Order: sequence, then C-alpha cells, then structure tokens
Amino acid sequence: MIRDPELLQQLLDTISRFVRERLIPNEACLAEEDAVPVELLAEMKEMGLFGLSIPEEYGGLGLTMEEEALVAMEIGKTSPAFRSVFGTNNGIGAQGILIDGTPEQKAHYVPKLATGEILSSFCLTEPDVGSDAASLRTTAVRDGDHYILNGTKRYITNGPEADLFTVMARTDPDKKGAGGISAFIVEGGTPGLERGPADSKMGQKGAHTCDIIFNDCRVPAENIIGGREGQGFKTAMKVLDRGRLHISAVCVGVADRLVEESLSYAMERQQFGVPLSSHQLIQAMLADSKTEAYAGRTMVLDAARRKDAGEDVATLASCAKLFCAEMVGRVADRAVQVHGGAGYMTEYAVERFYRDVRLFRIYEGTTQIQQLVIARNMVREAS
Ligand code: COS
Repeated sequence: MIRDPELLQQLLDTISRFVRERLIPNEACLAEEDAVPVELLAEMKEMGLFGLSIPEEYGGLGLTMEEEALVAMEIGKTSPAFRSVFGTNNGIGAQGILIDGTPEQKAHYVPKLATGEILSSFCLTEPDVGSDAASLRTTAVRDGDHYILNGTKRYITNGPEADLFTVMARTDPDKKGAGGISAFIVEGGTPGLERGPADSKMGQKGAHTCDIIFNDCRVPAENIIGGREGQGFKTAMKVLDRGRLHISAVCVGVADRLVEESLSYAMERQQFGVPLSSHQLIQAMLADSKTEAYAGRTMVLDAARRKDAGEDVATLASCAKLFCAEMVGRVADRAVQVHGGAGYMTEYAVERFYRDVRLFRIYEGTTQIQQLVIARNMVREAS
C-alpha cells in the first residue's frame, strides 16, 4: 500500500541520489577497508534510514511493506553491506520487539533503534543449529527476577557492533521443539555477553558477523519479549516473514544494478568490429536478466501489497525469497559472463557483486528452507 505517492517519490528520489552520489563511489573503499566510512554512517542516520519501517509513533517513517520494498529496491543498487548496517534496525533487529513486544519494551528500545543511536542484531543461528531453528540449545533459566543465559550464537550480523540483541533461547528444557523457546532483549553491555572475533567472509565486506557467546549472562525477566515464555520461535518466524520480503526486494535492486552494468559494458566494448550488445548471444543474456529482474519485482510488490492488506503471506514471502535470491545469482553470473575476462577482475563491480549475492541464497532461510515452507503450506492448505 502506498499512502502518499508524491511523498514516497520524494523519498525514493532522495535515496536514489544518495546511492548514486555517495554510496556507489564508496563501494571499492567499503570492500577494501571492510568498514562503512563513518561520515556515510552519519548521513544514513540523518536521512532516517535506520527507522524506515519503524512506526512514526516511535520516531520512524512507518513505511508500509510495499513502500519498504520499493525503498529496498533502490538501496539494492549498491553494495549490500551498506544496507546491512541500517537494514537490521528496520528488520530482524527491531521487528521482534515491534511485532510481539510489550508497550514498555517498544517505548524503551524502539525510538533509539529508529534514530540509529543504537544498533541491533538477531540471534537465532547456533554452531549446531541453522535451518532446524526449533532445536536450538542456548538456555535461559529463571533465577528470581532474572534469566541466566548460556550458549553460543553464530554468524550474527552486526554482532561486533550491536548494542541490542534479540536472542532466542530455550526456557523449557522439557519441550524439545519450538514450544520451549522464548525471545529475549539483551543489551550489548550485559556482563556475560561476549563477542567472538569477526568472521572472515567470501563477500559483503563491510558487513560484519561474529559469534555471540552467553556465559551466565543475567538478563532481567522483564526483557522476555511479550512478557510470556514459549512464544520466541513464533516471534522469530514472524520476523523472518517480513525479513524475507525485504531481502527479496534487495535482490531485485541488485539485479537491476547488474543489468545496468552489463548493458553499459556491452554497449561500450567492441568485439568482431561491433559493440558486444550487437551480438545475439550477448543480447540473449541481457534479455534473460532483464526479464528475471522484472519477474522478481512484480512478485515482491504483489506479496508486499497483500501483506499490507492483512493477508498471511508466509508462503508468498518464501516464494519471493526463493525466486529472487536464485534469480540474482543467475543475473550476477551472466553479468560476469557479459564482461568476459574483465568480469573476473576486481576492478569491475560485477566481480564483487558475484561474491556478494551468494549470501542471499543462504541467510534468512536457505533456498531449501523456502522450498520446504512453501510445499508444507501447500499441503496444509490442501488438506
Ligand atoms: N508465523 C507464525 N508462526 C509460525 C510461522 C510463521 N511464519 N511458522 C511457523 N510458525 C509456528 C507454527 O504454527 C508452530 O506453532 P504451533 O506449535 O502452535 O502449531 C510453530 O511455529 C512451530 O512451527 P513448525 O512446526 O513449522 O516448526 P519446524 O521446526 O517444523 O520448522 C522451519 C520450521 C524449518 C520452517 C523453521 O525452522 C525455519 O524457518 N528455519 C530456517 C531458519 C532461518 O531462516 N534461519 C536463518 C537465520 S536467521 S537470519
């Protein structure tokens, strides 16, 4: 749902200019330094990027899902690591509190997330628990008016920097599956919360992940999200439903950028006496990528509109994540192919994007988990 088309267009134009003039010129520096330049971070805060999807009553812009998708498509046109810095505050780092938190939890934490005053993170994955999230082993044992957390969370985006964590932990050891899990808000400075060294990754340099280790970490009982035990797995799944649509939109943005890069290179580079773009086999690759990016865009916007209309979009969010993450992988592969030898060289953006996009098929639910969710829901609905 688009509330005010004119206002939204202004926002999209502003973001598009920021991406073109400030972020794209700094992509190589981001990758080399493995860090977002501090002045860009300040500009992102100033523009309100940390609070795009946070309701206005907490200081955000309160974008609807359709509006957020359009914004994510613009931001997708630059290195995904830029988005990671503020995307987590809008998405998996804040949504648990927003969707299921108590009014007090929302009032206390969300305004600081909206301004970027604090950075947030989402802790579900563990060393032995990835796709099978319901079997997580981190424990939270009640002790008076606190819970004591023990366990390790792995590959936690923003882990090295985050001030606030949404942590899924098992409060009922007798319930092995989803029912025994609760979600906690844990502040970064809590004694017993330790951070492992930053992971060394294939791509998305500038977005940092690490282990978060809980060692007898005492968390106030009032920090259990929603004030009730046993709801944490459902909270995590609801957060991921929204997150998957957002990531799908980012994939569409990246695909658009790669189509642009491929087209401009193909029109400039000459082979056999004519531009590459005159060769039909190159044209086929350009056309396939354009078509697939358009299909992704249409799919994401349809699912987003349905979510705004109040439909349960768990299946469609997985359909979009499945298609868009795989699609952008194919588009990146063709972009390298269109560039030929140049596409293998680090001075060309497509080489970096080729590595960056590989993560989309893995995080916020692998392609195989999306297939499982879609098929299971199909069978459930049919019976
Ligand atoms: N919204 C709300 N509730 C949901 C839900 C959703 N999207 N999906 C599941 N639930 C609920 C179910 O309704 C069920 O509730 P009841 O016990 O009351 O019936 C409960 O959660 C357990 O669901 P389910 O039985 O489907 O859990 P499973 O363990 O069988 O499988 C999958 C769930 C595999 C889909 C889940 O573990 C998953 O998404 N894994 C991937 C995790 C992931 O994306 N990790 C990425 C890292 S985080 S960036």
